[in-house]
Amino acid sequence: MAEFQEISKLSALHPKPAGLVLQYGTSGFRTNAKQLDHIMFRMGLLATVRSKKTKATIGVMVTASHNPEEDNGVKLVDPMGEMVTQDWEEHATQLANADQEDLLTALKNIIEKEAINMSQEANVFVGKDTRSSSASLSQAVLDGVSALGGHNYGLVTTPQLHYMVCCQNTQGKYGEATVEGYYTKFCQAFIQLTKNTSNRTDDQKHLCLDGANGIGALKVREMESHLKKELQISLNNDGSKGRLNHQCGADYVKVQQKPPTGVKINPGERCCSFDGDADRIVYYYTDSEGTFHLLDGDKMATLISTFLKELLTQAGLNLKIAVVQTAYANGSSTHYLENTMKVLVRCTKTGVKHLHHVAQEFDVGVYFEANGHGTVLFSKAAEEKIQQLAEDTNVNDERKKAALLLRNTINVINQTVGDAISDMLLIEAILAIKGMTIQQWDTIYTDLPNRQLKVKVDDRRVIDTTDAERRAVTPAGLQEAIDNLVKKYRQARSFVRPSGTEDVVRVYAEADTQESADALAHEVSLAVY
Ligand code: 16G
Ligand code: ZN
Repeated sequence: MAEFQEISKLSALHPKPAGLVLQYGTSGFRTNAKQLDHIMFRMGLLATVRSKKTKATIGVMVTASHNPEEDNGVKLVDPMGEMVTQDWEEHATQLANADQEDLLTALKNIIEKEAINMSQEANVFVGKDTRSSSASLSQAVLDGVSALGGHNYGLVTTPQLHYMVCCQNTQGKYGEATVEGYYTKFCQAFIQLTKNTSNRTDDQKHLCLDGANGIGALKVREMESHLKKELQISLNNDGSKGRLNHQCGADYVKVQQKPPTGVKINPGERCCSFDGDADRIVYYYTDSEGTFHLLDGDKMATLISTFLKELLTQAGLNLKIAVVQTAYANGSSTHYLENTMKVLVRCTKTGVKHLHHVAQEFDVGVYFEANGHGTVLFSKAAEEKIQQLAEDTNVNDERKKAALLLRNTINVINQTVGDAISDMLLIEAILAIKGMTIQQWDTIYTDLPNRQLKVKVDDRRVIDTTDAERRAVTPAGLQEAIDNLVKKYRQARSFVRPSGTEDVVRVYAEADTQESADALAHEVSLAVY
């Protein structure tokens, strides 16, 4: 077929370095940008056949998120804006690792296995972050998609690309498939939500944002006028000077437990940080003594689920709400949600796709990783019930008001994937509606002191885990050793898991004091050797 000749010709321009083996990991391929040209081209090919298979638009995002500037990566976005399915992750790995001369065979194998009709039209949306390597790498993706109808969106945040793929495949029902459509949808909902929160002072409308010198900063600038001064953002690390993710951004702030370097924060000021592709966000402030306080994904999940649960009760809607977390969720958050809020809590493996799938099982599924990646999913039935109630003329004022707030809340949320911009608007709206300061939000519960460590080992795959990564099944004896160490401390918990993105084993420990958490993490890391 003519298209295969074309592929042969083009693939010669994107040769695979001999011997290089890469794996489609937790969030796609990710490594030093110099090793990725052939991967990009091949992911362009794969996205095209995935599009033919699903008869829908597929997304390809070129980003390495919170990794250093010199890295890059790529991931595929499925028709409803979600991560690509597991079996296609395997196809991706196969195609990526085929030797140059076997590429066509590998591609044909996938086409055959998936029974793809090659005469079906394809449509692929390509987006990229602000890394210097992203321009040529996204061009390599487009070469793979080649003349098959790809749409290059250029610079977008990862969640914007997910959103646009979803809009395109739902004939605009989710919104207009443009960046402008994105701003219109989410900002309008934000304005609606904050409309009746009278007496908000300028201080309350003001937010200090660290854009990680990445795409999120650029996009917040673009969005600002849509917010009509209802949210006034002072933007730091906007990419004009500093390096991407360097001593700034959500990952740095969360892991280092300190503010981004060089950003001046006034005591009590509400601040947040995005990561490099704007799918994660964390909040923080410093108190009058200069102590740093982090409000991570767990705090966001708690605020959001409390808000939603109250509204559902006021609306008289009997919908099942749950919070989905990972093993990294602070024990205090889980305890508060289960015992005080009486919300169902589920734990899954690390990685957004796992949380997303579990959240889909509920009417309202709030999911957040502690690192700040998360969103809320509403089932179709839940959305319909809320919509009906909002339109019902025979309900009392309280129920009606709650239903309208719920409807606008749905509209301010990007349900395709965790989204720093949309999460920021949601949190800002909730704080405004509740008339709550960041300090009040912080005191809902107190985090247990915790510590994370990385351990370098010869082969991290010798560690296999179960129970949502909370227990190690291999190597023999490791879990028993951890259990014995944990017993020495109060309110303690610890686990180890192989990283899905780095060649290390991660250790997590929490306990009643920072000293105990540090000591436990250290002792467990010694047990890993
Ligand atoms: C990826 C995941 C993130 C997860 C992290 C864990 C997505 C979009 N991103 O960045 O959710 O927390 O990996 O990394 O799924 P680790 O396996 O190295 O600890
Ligand atoms: Zn990210």
